[in-house]
Amino acid sequence: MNEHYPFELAPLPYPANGLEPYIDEQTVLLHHNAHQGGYVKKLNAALECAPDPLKCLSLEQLIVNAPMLPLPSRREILQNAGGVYAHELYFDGMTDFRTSTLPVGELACAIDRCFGSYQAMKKEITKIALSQFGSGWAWLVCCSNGNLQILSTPNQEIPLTMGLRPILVVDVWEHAYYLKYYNKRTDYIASWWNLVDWGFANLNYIQ
Ligand code: MN3
Repeated sequence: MNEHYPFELAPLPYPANGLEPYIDEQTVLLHHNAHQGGYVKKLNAALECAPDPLKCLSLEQLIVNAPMLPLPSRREILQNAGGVYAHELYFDGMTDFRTSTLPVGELACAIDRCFGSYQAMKKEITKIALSQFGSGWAWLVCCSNGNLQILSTPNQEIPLTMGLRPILVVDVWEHAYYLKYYNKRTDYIASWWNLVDWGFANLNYIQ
């Protein structure tokens, strides 16, 4: 996969039906191909007419540097690079090979230290995910001192621009759940917890 322009749609790390029964195959296919794929296309289109140095930047570098770009390049690049980045983390953060439904490794220790317990963290992310008004994301992020924090962002805003390192994310745009759960975001979030790849999240934290 290209680290810079032209970006490619990252393949799913599992078959499209691998998240059943929690997230249905049709939702995964649409979400990955049409939504994530759409951001990849629009990001490449925005970069095609952007200054050459931008074409060498990675997704993360684009997100961190885009706030300094002139409009409308800035909006186009930031929104679409954000869309690609968040969806890659979201899909990679779930697994069809469910060995542990609890955090593991150093991340497990950090969760206990920062939130008191896994249950307390789970409750907080669920609350933040449910209270995000309209489209957006609920994140578990790491601050520069190694402490964890929970926050939500609207649309395709990425905590990297606030100096925070994303560890795990749940998509709360309606397209992530509407086909199966209709308007019941609560049920979708409850299901998502069964899919979290804690090994992947721990690797993110250690890095
Ligand atoms: Mn989405």
